[in-house]
Amino acid sequence: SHSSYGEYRPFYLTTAIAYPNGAPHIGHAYEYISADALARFKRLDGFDVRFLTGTDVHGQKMQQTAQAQGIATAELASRNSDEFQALQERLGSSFDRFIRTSDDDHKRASTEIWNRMAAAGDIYLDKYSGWYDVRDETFYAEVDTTVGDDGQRVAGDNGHVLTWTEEQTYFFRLSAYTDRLLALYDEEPGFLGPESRRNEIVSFLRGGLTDLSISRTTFDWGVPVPGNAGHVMYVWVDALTNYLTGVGFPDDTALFDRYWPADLHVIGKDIIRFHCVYWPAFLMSAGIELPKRVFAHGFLFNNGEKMSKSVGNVVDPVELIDAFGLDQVRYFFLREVSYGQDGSYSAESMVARINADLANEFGNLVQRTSSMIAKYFDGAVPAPGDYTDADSALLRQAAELLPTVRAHFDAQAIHLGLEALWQALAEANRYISAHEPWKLAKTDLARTASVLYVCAEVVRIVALLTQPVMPLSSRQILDQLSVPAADRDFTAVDRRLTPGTELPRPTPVFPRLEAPARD
Ligand code: ME8
Repeated sequence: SHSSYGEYRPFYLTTAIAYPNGAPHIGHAYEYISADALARFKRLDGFDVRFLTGTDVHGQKMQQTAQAQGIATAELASRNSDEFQALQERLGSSFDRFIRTSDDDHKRASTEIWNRMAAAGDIYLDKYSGWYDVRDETFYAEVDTTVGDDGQRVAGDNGHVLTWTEEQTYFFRLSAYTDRLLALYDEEPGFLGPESRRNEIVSFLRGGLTDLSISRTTFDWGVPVPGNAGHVMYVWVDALTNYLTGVGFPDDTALFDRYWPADLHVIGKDIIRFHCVYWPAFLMSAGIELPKRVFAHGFLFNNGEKMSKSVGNVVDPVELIDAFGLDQVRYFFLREVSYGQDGSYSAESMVARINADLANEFGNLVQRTSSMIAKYFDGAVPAPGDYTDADSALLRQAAELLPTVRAHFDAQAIHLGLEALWQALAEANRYISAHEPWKLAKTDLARTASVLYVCAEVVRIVALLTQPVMPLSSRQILDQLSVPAADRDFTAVDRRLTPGTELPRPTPVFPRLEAPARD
């Protein structure tokens, strides 16, 4: 029960919704793991969390992929969305809803936001001619393109081949929002993180905005434009609207009023412009409050090389979990990669960190503490005597972890939160080596009791705070200390282990990995 919180404050966070035109890869898994850790942290910290994720099934690319595979687009979307949902479940993701943009309520939400933007006078019909990147579902102005060696027109920033497109389309009056968007970044410096990303967007805005083509007539796989069924909405209009659908817009006003505006949109760095220029402009036009923050994580590279299906180095996240263990994979990516920056990984770096941080630093502390309690105190939590300065210093460091780690998680500095926890574990390991309780037990059992009690307290507090990142292993460790279920949220940090509590027989939590399991 969370009754001790009194009223829970709402917290709404979302991931990007992936294109299900292929199998999910490790980049998707990374986004889910990180967002899930943030969601779990907030729940344990007393918030009423709503966590939304899902798939973005519309767009020309989906239709082309289905055609190439000779299956119906709806079938491709549903089959691959199932795979993304299964991955989330395999990752232990604690999402509250898995949305697919083919869901009926999402069509209503998209129609509603379109109608509101139209009512505001921001949508008009005109002729579009320009370059379209089907892979990223993005329009390019000619100045932002180049001609490749083979004579094909390609995007200047990523080299994707572009298609010349000429059709009647609806435009959104994006140009009218330049000043209001600049004002947003001026007044709400926390709207986009990390900070370096904000500077990129602000200089983009200073260049001025052109109106955005927001409907297509050359294919029909999308949400129909209200009042003109010959058009489907540009995929990003309906995709971004998923964040509103996920909280009941427009039908369920109670749900919507509870959770909107979103507290945090977690996305990758390649889709910042959509979330930080188009999305706030759409919302301003429709008269809907803006989300409080967008945070862009970096990209993962396999051995320093960018992953792509064509390079053939896409690693199946399920294979990684099978090889290394779920909590190990979650911990590795969240600790190894500075959240917000790019990161790379290899089997070698995974084995090294899992052994050093989990098997050695955390696992050994847990193992030494509980096996000595079993050996010298019949497996019951020993009663501490008076604390020495060293005892008090370590207990104080452990007690300060919650505010420190909370500040890091609230700033999406997950890696720094974990670093603070591992500093406390390192300190506890130095303390145990310095006190040598295995020798002390022969001469001074009362003092041994205090030393092991202090170690058990550090283990307890760290395990409470690793729950968002490693739910299963943290639970095993808390079980090993017989921590009652009601004492596992963050209000329990200040409570203490009860001397005399019977502990189960110790079992190792973090096995040592012998060699790279794969390359
Ligand atoms: O962009 N490393 O879908 P998507 C880390 N449907 N993150 C990565 C990554 C990598 N190597 N590759 C992709 C879309 N991502 C749209 C989103 S939201 C309203 C619509 C991240 O399947 C990427 O940055 O291409 C994005 O946040 C997410 O995976 C889905 O990418």
